[in-house]
Amino acid sequence: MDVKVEARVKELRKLLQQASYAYYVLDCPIMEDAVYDQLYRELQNLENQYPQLITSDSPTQRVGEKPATQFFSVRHHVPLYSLENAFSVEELKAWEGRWLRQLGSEVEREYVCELKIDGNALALTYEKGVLVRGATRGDGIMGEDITQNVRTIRSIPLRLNLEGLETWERIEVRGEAFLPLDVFAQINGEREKNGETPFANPRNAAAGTLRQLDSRIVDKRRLDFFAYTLHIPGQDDAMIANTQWEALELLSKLGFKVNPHRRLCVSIQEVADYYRYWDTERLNLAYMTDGVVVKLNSFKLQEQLGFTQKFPRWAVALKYAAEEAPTVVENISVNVGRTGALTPLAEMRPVQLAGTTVSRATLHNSDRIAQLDIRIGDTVIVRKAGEIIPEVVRVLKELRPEITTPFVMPTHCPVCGQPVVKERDEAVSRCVNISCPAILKGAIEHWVSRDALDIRGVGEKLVHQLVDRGLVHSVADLYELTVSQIAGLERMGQKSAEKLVAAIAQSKNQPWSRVLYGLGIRHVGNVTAQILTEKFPTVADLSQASTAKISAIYGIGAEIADSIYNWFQVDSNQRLIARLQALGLQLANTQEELATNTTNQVLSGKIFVITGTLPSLKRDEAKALIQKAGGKVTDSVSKNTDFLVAGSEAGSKLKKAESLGIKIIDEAQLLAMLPDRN
Ligand code: 1X8
Repeated sequence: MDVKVEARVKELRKLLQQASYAYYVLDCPIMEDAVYDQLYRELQNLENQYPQLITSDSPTQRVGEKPATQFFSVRHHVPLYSLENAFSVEELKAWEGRWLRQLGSEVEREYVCELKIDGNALALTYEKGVLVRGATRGDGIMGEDITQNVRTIRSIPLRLNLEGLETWERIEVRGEAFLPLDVFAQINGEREKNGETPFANPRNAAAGTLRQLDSRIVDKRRLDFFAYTLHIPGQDDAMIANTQWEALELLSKLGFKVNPHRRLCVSIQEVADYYRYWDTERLNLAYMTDGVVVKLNSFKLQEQLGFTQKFPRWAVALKYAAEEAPTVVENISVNVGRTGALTPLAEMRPVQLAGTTVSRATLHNSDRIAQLDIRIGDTVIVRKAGEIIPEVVRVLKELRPEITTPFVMPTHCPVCGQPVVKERDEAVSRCVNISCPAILKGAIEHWVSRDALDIRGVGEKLVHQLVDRGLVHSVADLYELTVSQIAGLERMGQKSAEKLVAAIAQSKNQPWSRVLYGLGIRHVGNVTAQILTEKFPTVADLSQASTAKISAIYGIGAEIADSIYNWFQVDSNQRLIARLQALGLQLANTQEELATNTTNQVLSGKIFVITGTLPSLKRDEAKALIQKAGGKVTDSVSKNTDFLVAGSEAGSKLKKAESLGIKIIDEAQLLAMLPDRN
């Protein structure tokens, strides 16, 4: 082939890439549309003629021709945390007080304030500067691989400008994908015209778009993206930059769109001013924001503060007040959930709130009802904040009709009629009848839900029919349903019944972590279930574990451990496990899962020093365990040490580690960091 062709292809790509960057990232076009189109077609023609010249980062390769059939779950290289919320300057000051107490009041106070974009977080992976993966946040540990869709976002570079940073083999970039308000309005206009339900808000519209299987549709929706952090997996952020401010400038240099409305503040007063300024100014932006994100600027201080179980201690999301609106309570009903908890609900005259129609709000429990003194006929203020279920904030007593009666929580379950139980120090009333249909229905709905066994086609109505007709008495019964049993139900034909039986059978392949989550053990959410199944690869391991062993795991507290332990002590639960096992559900990790667990080399690159006498391990044993997990053990404490494992009678090494601010752990904490020993 002609070397000239190759050179021309390269040149075209460079020109197009520069023009696209100027247009989509800098918002400052440098090329006429007609010229761009002409160069684009020339490149397309050459690539058609010489397909061997096509590269994945070519501007012609943004939109895939073949729709995906499904999205795959992927584990994030670096977990995505959520942020602690604050709703007022007072709460912001309390946050400052907390971190100052931890670090000492003499440290520098330098904050980076950024707008909080109301969109969908994305994790982008670049290898050797080329975009190789784009994933949704998911639960922060696992997300969905939506690379094909991410590639269509023009402000996301397919290749980074790595000039001088070529040694960075893999980079993780985080940011927010969002739909500009004008595009949102246009999409909803079209949906209404076509008789489709409009999206409730731009965030939902963006989420729905990102999950489209056909990237050609995503391409038409014109999503946009602001980058806000980058990481190198396995390395400290200090490798990248010294401060968040520098990191943002670096992201910009790499080719990302970084929100221009950031500010460096040196006092909490300045942060408060920024927050107040943007409360009104944000209404003039072309995209939705729901608050400001405040981060400690210094990465060194960030590292010293570290993380709680859920959040970084060095950042806070300072949110704007949620929307509130008045409406009238038409009825108060009581819902029985899968845990048997009775939840009172206010049924209200429908009202528009934060872009959605609200007609029900939770009243939480009897304490809350007593506190509000809410009655049927009352005018109330309801509030909706983001994802949170709407709630009643207060009752406008001055508008109360003359004759009303206070609401009393029922003493008997509204579903099965059995007496309810209210523990003395709990606010919740519970139905404790294990065969209460409401509890069973809730348990089945949870079992089939998306993060659990993900059985599509089993909705609320079907679950009700299955339980009410006595076809299902436990989740295990689902697996013995026959086509003819299902085909006899309302709105079910032979075809859909066959599909459903197949979908139920298919769910037997779902991994052990989903099964564990599906069991609905109190306090075991999907993230906890994932952590647990990494440490307890089989159901037998978990069911035989003591509460001490369970709570020794990082991130699992005593309450969770008790709940799990108690669950496995119940005979009927043990019988359920045995039945699920006999039916062929996954109650253990497969070899493949064991191999991909992050737990294998969890300590890779970390440097340990061991001192003092450990309660159960000999020094050499501890050393071997650390090394097996990829860590290094050295003899003396230095600023490079990551962890000091301290036993009893630890002496000078402990003092030195303390003075250097090195993390000090005990044997139990060390064991909790390690993969299970099998
Ligand atoms: C979420 C968001 C962050 C930022 C902006 N918008 C968001 N929705 C930012 O840092 N500029 S950070 C963040 C998170 O860490 N969960």
